[in-house]
Parts: sequence; C-alpha cells; structure tokens
Amino acid sequence: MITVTRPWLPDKSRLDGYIQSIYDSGYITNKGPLVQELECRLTKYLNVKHLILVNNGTSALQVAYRALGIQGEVITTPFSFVATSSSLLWQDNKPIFADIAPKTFNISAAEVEAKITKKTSGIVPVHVFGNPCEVEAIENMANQHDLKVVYDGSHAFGSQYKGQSVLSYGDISTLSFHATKLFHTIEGGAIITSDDKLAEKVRLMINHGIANEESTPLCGINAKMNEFSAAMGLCVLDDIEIIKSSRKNVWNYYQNELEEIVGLQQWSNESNNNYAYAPIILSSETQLLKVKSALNLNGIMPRRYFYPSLDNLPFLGGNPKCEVSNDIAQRILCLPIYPTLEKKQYEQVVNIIKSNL
Ligand code: T4K
Repeated sequence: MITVTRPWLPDKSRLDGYIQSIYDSGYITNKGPLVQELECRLTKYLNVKHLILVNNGTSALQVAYRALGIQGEVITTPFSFVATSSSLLWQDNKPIFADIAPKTFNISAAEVEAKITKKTSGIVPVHVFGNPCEVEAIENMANQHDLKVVYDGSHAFGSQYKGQSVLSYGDISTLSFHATKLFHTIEGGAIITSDDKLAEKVRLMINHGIANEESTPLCGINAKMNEFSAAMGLCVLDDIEIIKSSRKNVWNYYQNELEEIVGLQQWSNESNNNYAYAPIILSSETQLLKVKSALNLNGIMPRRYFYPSLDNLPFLGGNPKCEVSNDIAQRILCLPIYPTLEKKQYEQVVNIIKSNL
C-alpha cells in the first residue's frame, strides 16, 4: 500500500546510541539532556530566537493562546486540520472564520481585516502545507488593532520567507512534530518566539507553572517533551537534508507532470517550499472522487486534507459559510510524498491521475 505519508525512521543503531544514553543517565523526562540538546540544535537550524519543545502541536497552540492572554473572539482559517480551531474552542475562545485565498489556500489578509471587531482578541493564521501566509499585511493589521498573532506553523518546518524562517513571525509560531510530519519526534511540537519574557513564561507554563522546588509563580500545565521523543528528533534532524531532497524530487516530478492538467498551490517568489505536502486541485468533486477511487483500487491512499472545511463541523458552526474554503476542500487531494517513495510508485500515481481526468 502507498499511503499519503510514512514517518522517516532513522538508522536504528544511531537511535540505540541515544536510548543507551537515556538508560545511562536515568533521565527520561522533565527537561532532560536530550530535550535540551534538541532545543539547541533546532534553534540554530531554524535560526529562531527561542524554541521550546512540547509534547504535541495541539498543546503548543493551547499554551500559546494562554501565554498571550488571548481570550474572546479569534480570527482563524476554516481550511486547516481541526486542531487549529478545536484548540481555540478548548481554551474557551470563539473561532471566527475568515475565508482563504483561492490560489495559496492561506487565510486572506483582506478577509481577516473585514472580520476584526472590538471583540477580537487575536489572529491564528496557518501556513497551509508550509506555504507562508501574508505575514507583513497580518503584522500591520495586528499592530494597528493591538491584536496578538499566533501562527499555526505545524506544516512550516524549514519554510522560508525572504530568506528567513517564516516561524520567526508573529508573537508566537507553533510547530507539530507528529510522526506524519517532515521533521518528527513521534509525537511532539514546539513554541517559537523572539520575546525573552514570553519564552520564560512559556517554559514555566509547560512545566505546571513550577520554577523550582519552592516556587510555582503561575498556573501551568504539563506539556513537556520526553527524552525518547527527543532521541528520535535528534536522529531525524541528522537526516534532514536527505529527507528534504528526496521529498523535493517527488514534488518536482508531480509538478512537471501535472501542472498543465490540475491546479497546484501557489507559492510567492519570496517563499521557499519545504515539500511537506503535495496537494492537487481537481476540476470538481466528482472528478476528485473518480481519481481517488482509481488510486485506491491500486492500493494508493491519497488524503483529502482538509475536508470538510471546518465551518461545517457541528461544534464550529454559527459562522457564515466560507465559499472559497468549501470549494477548495471539495476538490483537493494530497498525493503521497515521503522520502522512501520509489520513482516507479510516484510515476504510477501520475499515470493513474492522467488516465482518470
Ligand atoms: N495544526 C495543524 C495545521 C495540523 O496539521 C496539525 C496536525 C495540528 C495543528 C496538531 O498537531 P499535533 O497535535 O497532531 O502534533 C495527521 C496527524 O495526526 C496530525 O498531526 C496532522 N496535523 C494531520 C494533518 O495529519 P491523520 O488523521 O491524517 O493521521 P493518520 O494516522 O491517518 O496518518 C496518515 C497516514 O500516515 C496513514 O495513512 C499511514 C501513515 N502513517 C501514520 C502514522 C501515524 C504511518 O505510516 N505510520 C504512522 O505511525 O492526521
């Protein structure tokens, strides 16, 4: 079976080395040496000021909202994985959907502006499939209206805008290091900020608010990463260039073969693709279902990320329908892309698509 993705599994003997070091130190969680080493390496690799590792991308978002005091209505995108909105709701915020741009699939800055009211507390855009949002327009708007911005950068590991990591934008950017991600720690995530005080607050918050044995200055939660996850992350990071270049080969093949016959996500000239996902847009939902079932019949399992548009979920209703998001959600298919996908396999994917359009 060819699935939409497969986690990168690093050389087992290298992982064994890290596992042995965990056995030797007896430290398995609570900011152990491997978590510290991975934080250091990722901070340098992504060239960001502060990066704090957490247990998953959803708690990264929840801690971010809480640390920034986001409370009330929050403008976000209906075209994302459900965790972007459900994390807001879980923290008693009300997601207000602004529609997306039809070519980039990212929240439209103009639509965000139209939704700002006195009740708005923050903006949570997503760099969908790693594609950088309109970060400058969003920053200007947030400054003008005194709003906090949390970028859900779950897909944006290694994405760059104007030569720097797009994760350095916003009050906070978050990452997911779930197994299905380009860079992963089995389960995991990170919170990124350039603000020293905020970074300190986040570090306390993810550790129950505990500063030391005698002092618990604020209310926190347990969102820490453990040492086994960090060990996996260190090994995956060693292989990151292989992971990126093999994904790039698959992505380029899809683009060359399919750009004339299906729709592709538009990236600005100033952004660098990280090849995290390979979405295509079919001409109609009927055509999508035909292509998908032909692929499925051959054991190929692309995914409808993200269907349905989140404004259709029963617990996220009450917003006016977002037409562009609904239209894209009905016609999008994410094709298999991962480093161990063989050329004959992605050639087969393309051939089946071509013969079913
Ligand atoms: N914000 C955004 C924008 C996100 O995309 C996500 C997560 C989050 C926030 C929240 O971050 P986390 O709290 O999850 O860290 C997956 C992931 O579970 C989820 O992390 C991800 N986004 C979302 C886009 O995709 P599913 O339902 O597609 O996973 P699943 O289990 O169907 O896996 C897809 C395919 O991958 C399978 O068909 C087979 C393969 N696979 C998967 C796993 C887990 C393997 O071969 N081995 C494996 O271990 O959600």
